[in-house]
Amino acid sequence: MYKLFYAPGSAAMGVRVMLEEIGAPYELIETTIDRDKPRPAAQMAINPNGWVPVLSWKGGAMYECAAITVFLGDRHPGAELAPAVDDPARALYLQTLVYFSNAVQTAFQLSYYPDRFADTPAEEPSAQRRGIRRLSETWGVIDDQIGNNEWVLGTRFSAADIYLFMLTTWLSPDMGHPPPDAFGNVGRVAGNVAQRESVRLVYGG
Ligand SMILES: N[C@@H](CCC(=O)N[C@@H](CS)C(=O)NCC(=O)O)C(=O)O
Repeated sequence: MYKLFYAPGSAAMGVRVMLEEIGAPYELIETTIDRDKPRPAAQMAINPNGWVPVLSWKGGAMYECAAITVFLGDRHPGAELAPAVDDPARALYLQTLVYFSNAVQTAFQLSYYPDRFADTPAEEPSAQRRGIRRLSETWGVIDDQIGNNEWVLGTRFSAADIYLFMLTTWLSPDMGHPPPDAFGNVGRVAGNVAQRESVRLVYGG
């Protein structure tokens, strides 16, 4: 039984989709991403940053969404969410997950949390504007990488597609972000992912 510290709208949703795809029993532990609200002590003991997702299971616990994605995909090979270590697609799979985590997510953070990147409040709008531009740059790289493919890895669905879908749900044109359909290939993959039963269950619709 997995325990997933969970807040709607957060990166914990992608991990939950993976658990649904795997068919593993799991329990959601309610937490928050509201910076003014306290996190459960058990969450903070595992991840002192106060971020989700945080996953625990009998005998272990971890945080960082990309790391959890790799961990679950490898731990449940029957779900076929991850290329095996000796599969040629493994390189692109790992590259894309790490790029999502360190480039695309960082661009989102600049936009959503500019105070973490600016020395003074007066500099925050600049950080935020740069984040919005960085979103276009990083999504553009992913869009080119996907090309005409059906999925991130080409012809096979993987956890990288779930991660991509989750990230697209954070694009907010109201905040000046590019809309997901500004990147036709990304939009197509996200649309394919949205059809899956696991995604409908977690995201509704
Ligand atoms: N690098 C971390 C980032 C996680 C992250 O930023 N989580 C957000 C929700 S999507 C969060 O917990 N935000 C609350 C906060 O920053 O205080 C990961 O990929 O797991």
